[in-house]
Amino acid sequence: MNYKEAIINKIKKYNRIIIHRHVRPDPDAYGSQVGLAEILRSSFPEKEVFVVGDDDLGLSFLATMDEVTDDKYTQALVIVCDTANKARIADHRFDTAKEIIKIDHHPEVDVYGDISWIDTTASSTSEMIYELFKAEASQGLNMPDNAAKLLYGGIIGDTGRFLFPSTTQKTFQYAAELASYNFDRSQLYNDLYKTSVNIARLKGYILQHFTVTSHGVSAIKITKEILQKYHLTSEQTSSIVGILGDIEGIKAWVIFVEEDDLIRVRLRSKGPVINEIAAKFNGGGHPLASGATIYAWEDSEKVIDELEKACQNT
Ligand SMILES: [Mn+2]
Repeated sequence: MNYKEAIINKIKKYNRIIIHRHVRPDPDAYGSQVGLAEILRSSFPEKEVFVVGDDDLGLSFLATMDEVTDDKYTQALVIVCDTANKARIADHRFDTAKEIIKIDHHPEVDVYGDISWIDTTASSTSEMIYELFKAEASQGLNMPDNAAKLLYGGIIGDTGRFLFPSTTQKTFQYAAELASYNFDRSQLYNDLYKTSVNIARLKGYILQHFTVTSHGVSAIKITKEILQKYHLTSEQTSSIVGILGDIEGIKAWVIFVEEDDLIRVRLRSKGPVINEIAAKFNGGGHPLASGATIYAWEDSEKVIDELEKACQNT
């Protein structure tokens, strides 16, 4: 199946398109969702195109979401970007649309969508949206500058500014092409990578207190008390997960963040596969970057044990 052609054909058939992405959005979720929306708005001005989901105040410089009433869904095409499992789709009304398209670069968790285009070799869903644009440009697609900025932001977000192994020659090529559009790259970097004083202080705490086991595992537990001390919410800590990545001797690490009724588990690795571990603890993700959820601190030791085993065998 030529997914890109099939997706554009489907888009052309609908007057109303509602684009979703995952909860707790990151730059790639926003970039792919709103980047696609901007391409479609510019290319097909007669169509209604909406973006929905929870707003993330930290990313509001990228975009804000639309209000969509329930009745709009019945005759709509929904496109879900960057979301492997149904439970993580922001705004569950996606299920009430006439047809659904899934576009994603995560390993498949839930099979959904009348068309499901999954490319786990893509660095980001934003990269896939650019590829869709390139392949189907002759169908009358335009790339407004703001869409290029959003897709570029999504790519640098998911690749850690071209650092992670998911970065390919194609990623650089597409990024170079996107950089030819008219947007302020320096401003985008400033917006994406600004650090609040509270986060900077928490990073200091982590760097002072981390330990490493003989197999190269590091674990950090951020309790509610620590969050309170640094005046942070769990959500605000999502950007710090990479912090231990360049420390000598660490092969894989986990940061636990306590919330009201659960403990968020953020897993990262320099080699050992960790998404299988995440899957054992109500989560999933990429081989080297995953997330999970536990409900008691006792279970944190089980996660650490699994990481130990993975690192021992690598
Ligand atoms: Mn992504």
